[in-house]
Amino acid sequence: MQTAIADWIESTLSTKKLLFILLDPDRVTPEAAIQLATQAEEAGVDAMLIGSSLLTGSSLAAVVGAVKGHSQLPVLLFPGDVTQLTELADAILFLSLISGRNPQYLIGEHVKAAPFLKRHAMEAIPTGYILVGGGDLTSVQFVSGTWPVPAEKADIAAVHALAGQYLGMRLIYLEGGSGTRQSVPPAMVREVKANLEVPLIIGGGIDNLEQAAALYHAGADILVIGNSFEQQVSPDRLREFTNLTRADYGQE
Ligand code: 1GP
Repeated sequence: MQTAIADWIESTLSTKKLLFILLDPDRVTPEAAIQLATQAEEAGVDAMLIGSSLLTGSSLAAVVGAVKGHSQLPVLLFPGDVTQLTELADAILFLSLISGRNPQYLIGEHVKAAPFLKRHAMEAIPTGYILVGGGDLTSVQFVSGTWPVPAEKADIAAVHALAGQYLGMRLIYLEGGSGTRQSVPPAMVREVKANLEVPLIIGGGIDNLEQAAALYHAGADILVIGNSFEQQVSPDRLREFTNLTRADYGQE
C-alpha cells in the first residue's frame, strides 16, 4: 500500500507548517486552475486539493490534469463522494465523516471507491473528517445530512479527533465549511491539538492573514484555503500566506 504523500506530509511538518489550496472543479476552469497552480507553486504552496461536496459539472479530470500538467505540486483528491475519482491525481484524502453518524459517509462511499483505488494503485490517506458548525448551514452539512460539532464544544471535537486517531487515521481535518463566515475557532484547534499525535488540518472560511496566523499558532499543522484564493489572488498575497508556514510558533 502506498504511503508516499502521507509520509511526505509528516516529515515536512518537522520543519514547517503546510498550506494547501482547494479547487472546486465546478467553479474554476482548467485555464484558471493552471494559472493559480503555477503561481501557488512559485509562492511555496505545498499541495492542491481538488473536489467539492457535490459536483454538478464534469470537469474534475480536466482540472486535475491541467494542474498536474503545469506544476509539480502534489494533487490530492478531496471528494464529496465516489463520483469524484480520477487516476490523474497523486493521492486521495480518504475522508471518513467521523463527526456524523451517516454510514454512507463513514464507510459506504469508501467501499464503492476501494476497487478504483486498488486498480490504479492510488495512495489513500485515511483522514478523520470533522464538521464544525458556526451557525450557517454549509453545503457539506446539507449534502451529508449530518450535524456538525458546535463551534464552542472543543471537548467534543477533541474526543472525535482522538477516536479517529485510534481508528488509524493519519490526518484529522476540522472543517468549518467552504465559504463559511466563521472559521474553526483557535480555541478548538488548541484543545484538539493538545490531545492528538497525528497532523491536524483546518479549513473553511479562512480569508485573511491574521486568521491564518492565529490558527497555525493554535496548533493547526495544515491550512486549506479555497474561496478566498479562487476569486483572485496575486503572487504577493500567496507569498504572505506561505511565509506564515515558515514562521516560528514556538512549542504548542
Ligand atoms: C476546505 O472547505 C474548505 O476545508 C475550503 O473553504 O473555500 O471557505 O476556503 P473555503
